[in-house]
This record gives sequence, structure tokens and C-alpha cells, in this order.
Amino acid sequence: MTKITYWGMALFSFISTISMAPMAAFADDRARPTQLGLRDAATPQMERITWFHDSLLMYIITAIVIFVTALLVWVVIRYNEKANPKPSKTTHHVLLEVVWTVIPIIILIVIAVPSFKMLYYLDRVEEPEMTLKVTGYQWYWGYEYQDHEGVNFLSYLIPEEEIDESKGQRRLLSTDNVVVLPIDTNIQILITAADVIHAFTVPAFGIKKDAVPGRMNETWIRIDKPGTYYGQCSEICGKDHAYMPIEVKAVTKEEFKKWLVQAKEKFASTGSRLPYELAFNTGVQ
Ligand SMILES: [Cu+2]
Repeated sequence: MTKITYWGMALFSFISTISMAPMAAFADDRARPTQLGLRDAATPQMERITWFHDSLLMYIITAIVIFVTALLVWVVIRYNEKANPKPSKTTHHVLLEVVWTVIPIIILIVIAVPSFKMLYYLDRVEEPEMTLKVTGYQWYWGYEYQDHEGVNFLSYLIPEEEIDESKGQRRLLSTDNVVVLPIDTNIQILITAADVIHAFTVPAFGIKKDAVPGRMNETWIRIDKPGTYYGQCSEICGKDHAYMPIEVKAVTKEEFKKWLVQAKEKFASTGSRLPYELAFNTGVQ
């Protein structure tokens, strides 16, 4: 096989892998080998973020890069010392100055309008159907289902040596107590921390909010489809920053009700052991 054929085949398989990757059906939402682009959206929040990035910013950025590169190439070729021995002495050009001020302003407005709309949309939901309070600790997460008395628990990473792939557990992503949430429900998420600053992040949901001691941050999600979704702490918070994953299992409303009954029993004894005393009194309980 000639070298060229070999490289041609390698390129072809690379391109086909990339283009096939989004179609590969994984049972959960791990990042996939050779994956490009953003994580598949599981909420309207992430759908809007994906649209903003893929269908608006990407076109603007590409056009600007092509335009600036073309300008540079043109200047280098047309106005180098050999091609243009007598440079122009022009210092001002009214039309040009107006154009290079007004066009960037228009571009910024085109970006700003949908951007602010989305920020307000992501900020809060008028009438949440349920509330999940998340507390960041060094180095694990605490979850409180505020509408369901006694469903409070801590969630730790499952150590690598205990990971059981046959149960669908994932190295560095699976936790001992999974956060179970219903689909098609407006879920308010309150985020705080008890020691240092963490950040609660689940890419498929389009959420990334700082968890700050003494402060209650808020966001919301509405999950479209059942599945297991992963996230990680995204604010460097100490030596085990990389070992406090978030594992969310989205289920139907009926399954969620069933889970609540089990969870009340399961966490009846552990719920009170949450290190509340560590947490600042945020005024929201
Ligand atoms: Cu952290």
C-alpha cells in the first residue's frame, strides 16, 4: 500500500468516525471518543446554549476569521515594499472609520440580544414544581429534596477499584448516592457550599453555577428525556477537586414517586447526619 493511499484511508476513517460519533447510541451521556462539539442537550436550557454557540457564534466567528485573514494576505501581497514602493500618506478616512466602528457595534448587538434573552431564561423559573438544594463540600456533594421531608443525602465518588462496569458504573463519574430527578418537570436548583467555592456543573443540562459559602445561587432545569447524566465540580476546590462527580438519573414522574418512597426509608437514618452545622445559614431551608 502506498503512503498516499494509507493516509487517504486514515483521513477517511477519521472523518467518518467524527461524523458518525453523534449518532453512536450510548446508554448514558459520557463524552465519546473523537467527539466534537457540545454534549447532546437534555434540557431546553442546553438546546438554547447549543443553538447560540453552533448556529450563531460559530458563523460570526468564522466570517470574522476569514475576513481578517483575507485582509492580512491582501496587505502582505499588495502593499509590501516591493509591490508598493511609495506608500500613501493618508492618515484619516471618514467613511472607513465610520464603517469599522459601526459594523462591530452591529455584530455585538446581534450577539447581545439573544445572549441577554438566554441569560434571563436560564436565571430562574417563575413557578418551580420542585426544588433541589445542592451543597458543595470538600470533596463531595450534599443534596436536599426540599419538597420531600427527609430525602437528604451525601454523594461520594465510587473509588476506581470498586467500579462495576456491568452495573453501568463509570470510573471517576459514578457516585454512591445518585441524584434522581423527574423528567418534564420545572426543577429549581439552589446551589451553595459549606467550605470553599465549588461549581455545580452538568453539561447535558447546560448548567454551571458557582457554589459559594454563605451565598445561595439559583438556576433551573427541565429534563427532556430519561437517562444518566454526569457532571463534575468545575471550580478548583482543593486536592480532591477532580473526585467529586455529579451523577443524575432522570426518570419518569411515576418512577420518581416510587423512588421517593424508597429514598425516604433509605435516608431516614442518614438524612439527619448531613453536616448541616458546617453549612452557613443561608436563610433558605
Ligand atoms: Cu469542588
